[in-house]
Amino acid sequence: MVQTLFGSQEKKPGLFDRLRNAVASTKAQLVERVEGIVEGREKIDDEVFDELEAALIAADVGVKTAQEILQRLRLAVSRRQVTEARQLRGALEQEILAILENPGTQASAPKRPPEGLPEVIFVVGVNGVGKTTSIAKLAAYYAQQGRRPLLCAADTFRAAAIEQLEIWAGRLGLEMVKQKPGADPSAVIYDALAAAKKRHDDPVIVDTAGRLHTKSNLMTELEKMCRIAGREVAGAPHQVLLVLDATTGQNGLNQARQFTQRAGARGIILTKLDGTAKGGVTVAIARELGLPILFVGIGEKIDDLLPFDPKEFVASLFQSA
Ligand SMILES: Nc1nc2c(ncn2[C@@H]2O[C@H](COP(=O)(O)OP(=O)(O)O)[C@@H](O)[C@H]2O)c(=O)[nH]1
Ligand SMILES: [Mg+2]
Repeated sequence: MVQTLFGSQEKKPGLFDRLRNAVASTKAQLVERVEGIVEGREKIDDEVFDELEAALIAADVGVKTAQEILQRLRLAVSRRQVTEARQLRGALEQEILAILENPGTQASAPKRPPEGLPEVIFVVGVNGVGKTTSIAKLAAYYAQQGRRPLLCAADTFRAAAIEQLEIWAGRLGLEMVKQKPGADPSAVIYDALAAAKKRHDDPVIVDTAGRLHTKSNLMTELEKMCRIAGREVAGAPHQVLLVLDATTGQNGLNQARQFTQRAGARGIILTKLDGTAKGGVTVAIARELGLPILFVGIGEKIDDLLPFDPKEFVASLFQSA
């Protein structure tokens, strides 16, 4: 069973294997390197700790989080909970799991829409991280659960962005609300919510421009979009998902802070996990952003989106094949 945005559901067979394939490079970079450090080591000395820290940082766990983890490992050794170097592998696994399972203060349960009204999901993030692709995958995921997603093309900056979403909507047989390129994104949202209320679509998934997080006028616009949505459907947006590209590592974290503060992001979709050896960024996201990872992207195909489950993720890295 996995926890998703909307409670538990049964996993299809094969998902774990797909996750395991996607994290193979991260496993080599992180876990196999850790094994190389601890196996056959006589004593646990500073050198072991230094090498472990370097391995964590190389896998993009982040300096701060790596240091915290090391501190806890040292503590375990000084308390004699860990007495042999090879036990450090298991101890590290436990520390990583604990961080992923308790992402901390920013995390909050998604809000629920009032009975009979659509759930409104905003998808935000900088250009190229995989927002539009993830929206298509999410829509397919919800459609599979028997819901009727409506897509909203509120990235009106580029005509190509609207077309890209439209192609996905066509392939998936889903409705999409759009206006002309250059239109006010809030107006598109207004239209989409009116349509969804009338047609009983749910959820409404809103694509947004890959606005540069440093341009505060664009952040202001995102805030306006939130306000308009909230006026049309109580509590909207009920979920703001921030899309981060796993291959951008620590840079992604800085972007994310802006989106968390200004746009109220409350959950992460981590894309392109399949294309990186630095999947340790998951740990940095949980620890340093305090946001839960809700989904991971493991490819470009429509079903290459998996609900993120910390236990399964850690198992996919640490379990022997
Ligand atoms: N390998 C891989 N590629 C992805 C994933 N998600 C998105 N992409 C690719 O990333 C590129 C940018 O995606 P797009 O959705 O247009 O990004 P946007 O600008 O944020 O909307 C496209 O070529 C996608 O196919 C993923 O999980 N894995
Ligand atoms: Mg896009």
